[in-house]
Amino acid sequence: MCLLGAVCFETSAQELFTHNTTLLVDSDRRPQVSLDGEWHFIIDPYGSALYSWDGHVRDDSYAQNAKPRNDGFPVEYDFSKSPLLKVPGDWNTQKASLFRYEGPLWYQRDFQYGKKPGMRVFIHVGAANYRAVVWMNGHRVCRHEGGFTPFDCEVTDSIKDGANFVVIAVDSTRLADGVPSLQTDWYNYGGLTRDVSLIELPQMFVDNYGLHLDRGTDSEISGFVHVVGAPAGSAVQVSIPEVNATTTAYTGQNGTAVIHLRIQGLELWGPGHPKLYRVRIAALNDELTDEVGFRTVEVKGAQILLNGKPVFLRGISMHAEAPYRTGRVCTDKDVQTLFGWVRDLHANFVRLAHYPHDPRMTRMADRLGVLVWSETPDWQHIEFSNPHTLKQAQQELTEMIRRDRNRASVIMWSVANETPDSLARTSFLDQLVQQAHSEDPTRLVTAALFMPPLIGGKRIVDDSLGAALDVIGVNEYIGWYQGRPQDADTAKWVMKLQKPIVVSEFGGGAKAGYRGSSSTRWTEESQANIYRHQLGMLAHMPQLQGVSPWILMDFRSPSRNLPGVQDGFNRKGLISDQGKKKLAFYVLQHAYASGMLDHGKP
Ligand code: GCB
Repeated sequence: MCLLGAVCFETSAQELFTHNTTLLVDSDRRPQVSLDGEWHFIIDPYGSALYSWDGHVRDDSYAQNAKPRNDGFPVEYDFSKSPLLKVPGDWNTQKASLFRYEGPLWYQRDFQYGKKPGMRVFIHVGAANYRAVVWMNGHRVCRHEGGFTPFDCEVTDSIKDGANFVVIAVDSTRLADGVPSLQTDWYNYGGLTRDVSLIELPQMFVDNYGLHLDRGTDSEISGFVHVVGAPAGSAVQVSIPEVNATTTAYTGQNGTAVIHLRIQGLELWGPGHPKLYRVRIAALNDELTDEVGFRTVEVKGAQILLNGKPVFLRGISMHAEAPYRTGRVCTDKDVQTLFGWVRDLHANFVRLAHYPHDPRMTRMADRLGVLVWSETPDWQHIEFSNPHTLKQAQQELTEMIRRDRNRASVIMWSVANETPDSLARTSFLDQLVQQAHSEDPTRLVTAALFMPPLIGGKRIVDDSLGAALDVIGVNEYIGWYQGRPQDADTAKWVMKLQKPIVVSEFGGGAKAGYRGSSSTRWTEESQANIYRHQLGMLAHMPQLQGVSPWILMDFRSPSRNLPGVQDGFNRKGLISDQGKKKLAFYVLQHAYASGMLDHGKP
């Protein structure tokens, strides 16, 4: 794709932008050298430093970090005199001049490094929205597309003992064939929005592993460990010291060792008992540790079973919008604040919409015993007939699963949100569902579907994607986008498939502090009224196994421009962006605390 010759990309329809990346599982638990902090930046609004006229990424400009001199060709930039941005962090909320900036921006920093003989070194980027190209000391080491998933690039040959510099160009241009596509109802925060670090590994190392409790048991743990470069027959040891359990398995031809452990008396992970075990994995000269919870999740008829027992998901949807300061969530404090509110609500479930969130979120959910729906950015109208878009979506799905496959809190992968039912859409998403099932057979696969139309007085949930899903997510806005709040009282729902239903969105907007009648739009009372009618309906909805209303906190969205009310924010939050709880928060809190939806399930 090429916009006005300025922003062109070297990918053909067949080729993905992502190159030379790997993805290290458990990277946040490995010893690392942090590159967080202040980086110099230069904006490149016409993309002329990043892309050549034919659309290829250039290596000859800012990537070289040249210094102005008095001889030769003039150097017309100087990182050392350029302003600073904090990493992690989106650029939009750090500098007023960058607030609306979408396009390429160059980051640079110097650092000292002590090279260790025999070790391989990777640069880990937690997320760069939306495309990134990484150079170490002027050598291009990798490129990545996808704004919400991590990547690692090997820099062993380009990093030096002593002084180094790293340059990362991040391009936040929205792309028609991207995932997500051109339009979203959230702010396109650009930049190095998550942690950046260097990770040192031996020549052969564990890049991926998965351990889970087998369904139908409370003692059988299965999984795999993959060791890059390991000759067949290499020993892999997995141990859980707290219960004196150790097993040794051996890699096959492809570097994968199959793991099985039996542990009597294992304490199962779940809400109310978020037990995590320290797990140690050792293979050849590599060793890593993680904290892992063991639980099963499955579907039986229209029920969701957690550790074999029905569970009701008292949830809330969330964007990765930072409380109080806006921008992307990227600190422990952001995560603590958000989860503090989740606990206040008496929720046991969060829908992390509409893209994978910072890994701190799923770590925190693991520690607190909060169940998680994790989603890819296949939002509404992406290019379902475009094979390139499918490949990109598949890549982002793989990266999401791989990063969080050992987080007990994550019980569901969502492959999409509100996609129009068509042959092309269903074929596209069916492939993602199949992929999710094959890459992770231990979890449920879902998608948030559009509200069904009213036919003969009934809402018939019959989306053609439903057949492939384990759990059917339904977004509905009775009382906000559709009809009046009280229409919920008489709504009749018909579920075509005998599968669990989660109402993955409902709600309405309110400006915190705007008080008045419940029939006046945008008052806190009107939002609370929508919630009351909704909850009455949901208490009787057939097959309902959970809800995640829209949404915990107000968030920035460029298309929400009602002066004095929205001012650039989607106001459907139960809490304002400044942390003020609205009346509807308490309505939902009461419903969750009283168990009105659960019908006796935990
Ligand atoms: C939806 C979308 C969500 C929007 C929300 C809204 O159905 O899934 O991304 O933000 O509605 O507020 O309109």
